[in-house]
Amino acid sequence: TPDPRVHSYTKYNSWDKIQAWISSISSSNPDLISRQVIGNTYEGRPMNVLKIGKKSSSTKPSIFMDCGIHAREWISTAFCQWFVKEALSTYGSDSEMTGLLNQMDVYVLPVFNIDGYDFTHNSNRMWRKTRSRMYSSSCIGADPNRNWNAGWCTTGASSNPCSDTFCGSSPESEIEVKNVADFIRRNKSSIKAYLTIHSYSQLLLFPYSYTFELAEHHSELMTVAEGASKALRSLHGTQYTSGPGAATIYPAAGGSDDWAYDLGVKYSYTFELRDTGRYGFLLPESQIKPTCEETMLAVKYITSHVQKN
Ligand code: ING
Ligand code: ZN
Repeated sequence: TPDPRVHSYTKYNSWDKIQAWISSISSSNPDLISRQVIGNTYEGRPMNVLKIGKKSSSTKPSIFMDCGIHAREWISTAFCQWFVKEALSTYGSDSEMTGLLNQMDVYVLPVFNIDGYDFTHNSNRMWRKTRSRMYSSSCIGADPNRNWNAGWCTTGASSNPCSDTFCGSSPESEIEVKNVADFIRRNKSSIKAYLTIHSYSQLLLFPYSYTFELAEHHSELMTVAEGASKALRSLHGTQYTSGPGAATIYPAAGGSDDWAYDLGVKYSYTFELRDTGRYGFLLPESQIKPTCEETMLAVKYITSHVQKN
């Protein structure tokens, strides 16, 4: 089980601490966790995906979840660590978690945009983008949630490299996006759900964001989102709104959930965690525990549905 003496789940950890945690948690739980490096970031940091699930000789259906696409959304990276800890500590006692990990694997990418995350700890707390450089501009980085090949750069994104929503020079120009897209394409036949964790606004979004057209599976996606929001609310009363991205938050092309959905991953969701703006990205550490606890209920609601379908 994870060792709370050496890793704090109720603090915003630096990349160095998270990296040490990834190593120790995977080597101390070989029956339930394996890890793989899916590539390096622009600045050369290894992107580790943790595969959580009971070992099996055949390929199990799976769920992919990433945190920290946007550097400043620290509660997101805290949630992926919390999820891994909870999975390990409740496997064997909680029937829902045990059933999930017996039947499926959950791939967790704890920090998607590691270079940006490190930059928010060391230089600029409000940085959002990657840290890639281009010859053509002195501005740094692209928005890794505008860089996917889904209506790329057609709406709610900027072609100006100095913008916080810069879509990049081409789809998957950001190596972090390419690494994750390659991983999902490679494992496409097993991946049944894609979950991506952002903050803030307390929303549970699903495709589409690049168009106002409704997704083919709109009504099922909406029903599952409302069930998940209700489960989340049952713990601390936190209110979430569910709906397609374009109509619920704003039209924005090049997002990861739309890309995964169009690839064929039906259950594709974007979470926008606490709060609704009082603290925004600067959510106090005292809210990590309640936020992660309530979010677990929503994630487990979705995974149960996926498992049954
Ligand atoms: N919000 C998301 C963003 O990237 C989003 C909203 C979701 C856009 C899905 C596109 C697709 O702007 C935050 N807070 O990052
Ligand atoms: Zn975000």
